[in-house]
Order: sequence, then C-alpha cells, then structure tokens
Amino acid sequence: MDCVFCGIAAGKIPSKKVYEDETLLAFHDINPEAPVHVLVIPKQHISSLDAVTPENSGFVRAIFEKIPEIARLAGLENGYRVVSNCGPDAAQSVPHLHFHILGGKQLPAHIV
Ligand code: DGP
Repeated sequence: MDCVFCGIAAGKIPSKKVYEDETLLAFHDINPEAPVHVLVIPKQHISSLDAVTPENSGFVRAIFEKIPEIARLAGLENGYRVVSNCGPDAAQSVPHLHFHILGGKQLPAHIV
C-alpha cells in the first residue's frame, strides 16, 4: 500500500519516534506548527476518523489512553492540544488516521 504513515509504522520510512508499542506509534511531525508537534497513528491503516467503526475503534481508544504519557515523553508539562483533521474541508493531507499533539507554547484560544 502506498501510504506514508504505513511506511513509517513499518519502519521503512524513518521518523523521530516518541513512543511505540504493538498497536500505535508517536513521532515528531516533519513540518512542526508548534514547538512540540507529535503525531500519533494506529499501526493498522484506518483512513480517517470517518472510517472508525465498532470493529476498529479499539485503536482510537488505545491512542487516547496513551496520549497523556506521550505528551509527558514529549516534554509537555503545561498542557497540549489534540487535533485530527478529517477530509478535504479540514485539509487532511495524509489519508491515515492521525492525531496531532501540539504544545510547548501558549496556543491561540480558537482553532479557526
Ligand atoms: P494532516 O494535514 O492533518 O493530514 O497532517 C499530516 C501531517 O503529517 C503534516 O503535519 C505533515 C506530516 N507528515 C507528512 N509526511 C510526513 C513524513 O514523512 N514524516 C513525518 N514525520 N511527518 C509527515
């Protein structure tokens, strides 16, 4: 499959890893939009939040259970923001479900 995040999950494309286990991977965004910008992905290919189902929602649960630890590992001691862009109107550019963890500075109060 020609998916950049599947390539990163498989170790075929290098990344700066923050955390990894059997189901998920967290790594630094190649184009950071905040002092700390980490992406968390399920290793299994899920194209976006629109493709979450009762069968695969365990991956989303696993990610959210791990986000506090990932944020700590990334040095985020004073809060952070989690964002998932879904589809064209949200400017999703990589069609593999991912959650942005953003922080390391005072973020604007409004996202849009
Ligand atoms: P989104 O626009 O929500 O689909 O965000 C995709 C993010 O993925 C974007 O912030 C840049 C990042 N990204 C794209 N390709 C790579 C890559 O090869 N490595 C890393 N580390 N990040 C990538």
